[in-house]
Amino acid sequence: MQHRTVLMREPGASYPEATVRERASSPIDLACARAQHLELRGLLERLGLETVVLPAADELPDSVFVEDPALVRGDRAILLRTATPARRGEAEALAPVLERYKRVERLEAPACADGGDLLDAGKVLFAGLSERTNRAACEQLQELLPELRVLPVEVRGTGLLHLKSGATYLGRDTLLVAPGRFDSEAFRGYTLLETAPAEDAAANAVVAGGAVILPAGHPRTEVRLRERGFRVETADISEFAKGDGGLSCLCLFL
Ligand code: CIR
Repeated sequence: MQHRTVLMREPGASYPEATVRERASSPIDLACARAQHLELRGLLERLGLETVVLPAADELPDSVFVEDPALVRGDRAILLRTATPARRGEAEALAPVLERYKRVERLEAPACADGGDLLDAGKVLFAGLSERTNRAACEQLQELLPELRVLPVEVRGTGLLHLKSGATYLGRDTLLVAPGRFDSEAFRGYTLLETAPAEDAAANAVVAGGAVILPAGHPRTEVRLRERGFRVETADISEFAKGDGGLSCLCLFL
């Protein structure tokens, strides 16, 4: 689970027009988004990661969310097929970069998936069934990754955009989850650590450089993690939450 290189992409001038289910009460502040992105990058570097930061792609408003167009595992990168018309083009825009590091493969129609639904938990790849990710994707991923068990988890009806909006793998067979969102059987065999009440958004975290990075503003979940021996760092990502994104969406670990 410890990665050394993380791919990011600067938010572009079009980021305020990102795809959202509902407009936030205040508009996205692009200057603040850029500052928050830089802060996150600095934190990852302080934690010992090498960051590869791609220039903004203004024609792709959601392209700052680099987690979604690809699944990276070992020496392979699988380019995913988005179900979101405005996000078509993001996967191929990443292809030349990923080819420098990985063997690149592609999901084929009718499969659709976003990386935000693909939760790599060691021996198991939990795959959220959502508005973005379908069963055909689970089947193709199972064929491409026979060393893993691909287990579908229902996300529709949870109110979450993606599976990883409500679950993070912390290592050692432990998942950080937002309570009451998923079928209680979904993660059988794993230890579940629940976010504190009213802090569901803390369930989208990043594990890197020996720390768990939580979105800022979830103090009681922070305490829960510290009490269990995790090193916790925080990052303010308010301007990315307005674009329906979380912390993990901003990082693609290579
Ligand atoms: C979208 O709706 O696709 C973007 N505005 C947000 C994507 C967030 N990505 C993620 O949760 N992995």
